[in-house]
Amino acid sequence: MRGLVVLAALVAAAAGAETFVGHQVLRVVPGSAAELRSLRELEELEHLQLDFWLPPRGPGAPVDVRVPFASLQPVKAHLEAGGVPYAVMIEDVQALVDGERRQTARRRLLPASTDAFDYASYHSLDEIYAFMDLLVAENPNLVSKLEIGRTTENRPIYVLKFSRGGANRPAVWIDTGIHSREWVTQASGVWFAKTIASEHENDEGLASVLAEMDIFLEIVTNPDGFVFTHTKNRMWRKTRSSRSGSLCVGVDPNRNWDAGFGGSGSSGNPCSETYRGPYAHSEPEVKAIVDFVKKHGNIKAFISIHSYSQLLLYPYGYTTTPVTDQEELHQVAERAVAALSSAYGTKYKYGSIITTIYQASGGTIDWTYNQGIKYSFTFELRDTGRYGFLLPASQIVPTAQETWLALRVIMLHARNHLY
Ligand code: 0X9
Ligand code: ZN
Repeated sequence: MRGLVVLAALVAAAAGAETFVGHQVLRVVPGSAAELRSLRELEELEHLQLDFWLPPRGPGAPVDVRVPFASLQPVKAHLEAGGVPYAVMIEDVQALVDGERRQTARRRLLPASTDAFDYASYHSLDEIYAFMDLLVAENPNLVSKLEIGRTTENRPIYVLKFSRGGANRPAVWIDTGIHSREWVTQASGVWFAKTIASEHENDEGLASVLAEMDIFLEIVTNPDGFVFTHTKNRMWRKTRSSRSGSLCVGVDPNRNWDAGFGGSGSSGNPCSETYRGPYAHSEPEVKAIVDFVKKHGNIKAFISIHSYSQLLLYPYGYTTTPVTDQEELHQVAERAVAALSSAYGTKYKYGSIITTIYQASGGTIDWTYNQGIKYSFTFELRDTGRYGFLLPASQIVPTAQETWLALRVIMLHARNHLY
């Protein structure tokens, strides 16, 4: 076993992929303003190469941070000196990455039908794109595929359209994977697509949605980043654009939207994981959605899916000013979360972005809400930190199933409030 793990790490390294041997994910819960300051000091020390999976927010809120092997000793010493307690959530990040890779990289034959697709595994971009083509071929009267743009590295950006006909019907938008390392989201997107195609006649609620609305589903919203997570760095979050004057690559596509763009809760430093980019909608992956939404003009619900933390959120993230529809959105969220929990008892918190997690400016759903899309929501799927972005593949299907129940509530509510 140990030999296998070492071998897998060697194979990955030989292929030029970043390894995480000996990296740990620590959970730190600052108990006071002083402890919080001590953590924020760590955030400033770039040479430690810390990767904050959950950044510092306030006293009492957990912080999850991936610490490279070489930084473990100084980080732990810093925390101990400041009297800040911590726990090791993940002992060895590479061990989890290796386990996942053994599963993902198993050479699969291209399934002959979407019934034979392995929904309980993680898949590459090519496999997901092949899945989309199969689904379209099997359901020509319901599903079509649109190319809404090209990425920085010139990959096509696809959206699946589910429609029973009609011209420019009111629509629901769902996107997964805008942050590439949040693998359970793209995997859930695949499962949603299959479920819409196979249940659209059996499920009365879904049928009533599709009787009046179209559904657009973008499964791989950051294709360049997604490929990078498979080939070079499993922990890649951003896009893959570059700029002159910096060696650092990528923009945070959830800070790049024209809603409070440039405000607090985003960074002007190209090396930051929350780098907002040189200007709003600089990223082709973001611009493609902006153009699509504007051109369509009749999108009623917009749901952007991330992981992790188990949250269902509505705008705003850039300002504490509550949205006009706060009361209604809060009630919808409450019902959606109740439906979600009914499957496996998974507990979700809900509220506005800024009051529930942290200030984040330039985020997707703040822009869509300001465009007049009232039912703008964003999810943070499983888990609450045991595995974080490295959620075992065995949890894909249950995660997708429970999330689907919440999506149904939101879609049905939008369908019942069209006019
Ligand atoms: O920081 C973010 O962009 C989101 N968290 S994540 O770990 N997925 O990166 C939170 C910001 C607002 N929330 C969502 N849009 N989900
Ligand atoms: Zn995210």
